[in-house]
Amino acid sequence: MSRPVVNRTVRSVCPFDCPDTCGLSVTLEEGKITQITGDTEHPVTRGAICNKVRQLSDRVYHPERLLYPMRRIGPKGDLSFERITWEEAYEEIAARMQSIKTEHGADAILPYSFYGNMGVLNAEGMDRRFFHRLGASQLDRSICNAAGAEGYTYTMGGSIGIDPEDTVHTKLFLIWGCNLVSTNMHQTMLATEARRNGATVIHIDVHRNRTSAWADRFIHVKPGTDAALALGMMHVIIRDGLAHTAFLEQHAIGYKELALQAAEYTPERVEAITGVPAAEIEELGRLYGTTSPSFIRIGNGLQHHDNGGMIVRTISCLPALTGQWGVRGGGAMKGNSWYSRLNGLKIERPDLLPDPDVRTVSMNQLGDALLDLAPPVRMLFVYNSNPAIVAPDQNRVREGLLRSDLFTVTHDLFLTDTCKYSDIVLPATSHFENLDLYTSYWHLYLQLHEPIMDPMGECKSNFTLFKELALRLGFEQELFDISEEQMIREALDSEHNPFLKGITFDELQAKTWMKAGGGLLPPITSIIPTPSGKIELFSESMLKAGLPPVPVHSPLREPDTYPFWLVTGPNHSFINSTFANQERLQKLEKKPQLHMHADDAAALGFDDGERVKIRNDRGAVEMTLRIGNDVLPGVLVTQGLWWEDHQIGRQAVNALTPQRLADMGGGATFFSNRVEVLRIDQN
Ligand SMILES: Nc1nc2c(c(=O)[nH]1)N[C@H]1C(S)=C(S)[C@@H](COP(=O)(O)OP(=O)(O)OC[C@H]3O[C@@H](n4cnc5c(=O)[nH]c(N)nc54)[C@H](O)[C@@H]3O)O[C@H]1N2
Ligand SMILES: Nc1nc2c(c(=O)[nH]1)N[C@H]1C(S)=C(S)[C@@H](COP(=O)(O)OP(=O)(O)OC[C@H]3O[C@@H](n4cnc5c(=O)[nH]c(N)nc54)[C@H](O)[C@@H]3O)O[C@H]1N2
Ligand code: SF4
Ligand SMILES: [Mo]
Repeated sequence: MSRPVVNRTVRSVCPFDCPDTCGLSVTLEEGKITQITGDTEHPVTRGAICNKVRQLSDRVYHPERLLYPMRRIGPKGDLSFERITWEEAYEEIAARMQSIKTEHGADAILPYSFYGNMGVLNAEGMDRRFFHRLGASQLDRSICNAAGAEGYTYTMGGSIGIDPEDTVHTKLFLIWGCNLVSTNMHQTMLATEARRNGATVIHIDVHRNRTSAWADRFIHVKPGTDAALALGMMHVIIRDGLAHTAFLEQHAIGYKELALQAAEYTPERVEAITGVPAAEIEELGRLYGTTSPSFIRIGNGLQHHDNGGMIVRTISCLPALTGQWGVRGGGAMKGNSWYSRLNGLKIERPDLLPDPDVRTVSMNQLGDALLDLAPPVRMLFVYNSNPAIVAPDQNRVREGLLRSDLFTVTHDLFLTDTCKYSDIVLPATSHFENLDLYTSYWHLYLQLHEPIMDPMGECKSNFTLFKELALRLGFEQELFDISEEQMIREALDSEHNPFLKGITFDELQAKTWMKAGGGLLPPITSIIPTPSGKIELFSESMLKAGLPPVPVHSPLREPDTYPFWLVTGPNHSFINSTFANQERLQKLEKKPQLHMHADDAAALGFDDGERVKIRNDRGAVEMTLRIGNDVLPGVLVTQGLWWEDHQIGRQAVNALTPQRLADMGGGATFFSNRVEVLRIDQN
């Protein structure tokens, strides 16, 4: 397909795994992207985008972008590949799939994907349909927000919070375990507007970071103790008669049980658990109990813990206690995907699975799956993800990827660390080259993206790859020989989700974005999708699942063999491991750094800027030390999922993190991680 060569400015959407899902404005000169800015007319983007995506053309035209399929010709882990044609690639993959299916069963094939591209067709569309039809092992995609989503759902019934555009009316903003300035910049813009109208912004975190610097106040907690902090606030609110009993009677169940539990969490006891002084807990409880509207932005960071589900479950009980759900700008938000949910059953077609009880593998336990699972995984098919860097317990993952009897295919835009272990590497289009539909897990707009450029080299989208592979394997034409537009029409089903009423492919084509619910959401209290239809402070479902039905603090489960907690979150300039191969962004992040409290550094005799070794039983990583008061004593923080570079001694932080699953949703526990810190020459 060729387009006329003209200079033009067109609309696009940001495809990355970021809550903001911005509307973009892209200028092309003679078909080449020359500028990317925020769409000034998009109601949430309002012309502003992050520095990463302003530089997105560096990624699209990166000299190392994969442009044709390749086959491995050297040992796994090396970088020796030869160019092959798509025909050869398809032939080899299809033949392997067929022989594995015949000899071992289709469940010896495991897809591994996440949200490198958030477009519904390319992340959870044709790919899912393909693997269902094939009968491959199912992947539990629980690496990101699974524990917190389940915890929040026990209280509120689904990923349902307030419309972020309403947060401009808030008077008290709690940013809880969320690095808002780096990870949700448009919520920062909305909070700034609220602040101009007198709102106070409080950041609760284990790390004094960019968001703490921007907030009015910072509350420093120990990792994994936030449920205790929330219960301490509830203690103060209930003790001082600040609970909104009329709201609770009408819209919640289990207040009595919660009050009994909160009575146990005196500020003194909570201080001992959280490290937050009792006086500060008193003050925070009273401020929250007396300010309305108040809003809590619950982040993803605090649920990457052993007790992450219960932490989110507990915090999400707070707004009901003071009746905030009944006030414009009041309430909470962990994720909002419930409003714009598409008809996944129609597009993914789980009904095609030959064996509905086929095994499910946790993406958080890829290392164990590749090394220990019986019968073994014989083919791994990776797309939209970079497990050699992002998955926990990386040394186990790599040992698995090195297995000589494992055939690995990776589809990506770049030769990632995962590609290095792959037998076949396939080139992926960037989202600019694809037709797709985007929803946000934070704001409420659905956006259609039409391609703004032709595919580069021989790149193919995930949609095209799985469609062509399906046809090659002889799968039903009526299910697989379909267009992107057809699948988008199937996804937009207002019978499945009434908030999609009036949102059609044609309307989206005309308007680019449309708001779920037409911008007229009913009060949350009238639509709470819990079993009781009320906010569940006591949860029968949790009891049935073997979980404590009322909020409670429980300690992290990592044994205390090593002295420090290590929290390894994302950084400002990358998105997970995406962008980590772009020079200008790398320069901004400098190098992986380890933040340590000055008292700990003094006790160990370390100097600022020194290179140290961080280790535990899972692995070891070297980093540069940053000494100060950004972290509490006994806690360490490092940011960024960097690619490995052996030449300069850069190692990936997931060598240290556990495969253990969280209390809910099979979530990941990246941050419940203990380590020791040694001099480079120490063993
Ligand atoms: N710039 C940038 N933006 C991103 C991403 C990125 O990599 N870079 N990733 C995207 C993705 S996939 C996601 S899931 C989101 C994640 O974005 P966020 O929701 O902000 O989550 P994190 O940055 O993982 O962690 C948030 C904060 O939690 C803190 N934290 C860790 N443990 C605890 C704890 O026990 N208690 C408390 N109170 N705080 C704790 C961390 O120090 C961190 O500041 O961001 C998305 N946006
Ligand atoms: N230690 C630690 N580990 C973490 C986290 C943490 O905070 N700390 N965060 C976790 C979280 S919250 C998440 S969400 C995961 C994220 O893990 P991943 O989803 O694996 O995220 P990325 O590292 O961005 O990798 C996405 C890959 O998809 C590729 N890609 C982009 N678009 C396309 C496309 O259209 N087609 C194909 N085939 N490929 C494409 C990109 O080039 C990139 O290599 O990481 C988790 N890992
Ligand atoms: S990464 Fe997030 S903030 Fe940046 S342009 Fe994309 S959606 Fe917007
Ligand atoms: Mo994530």
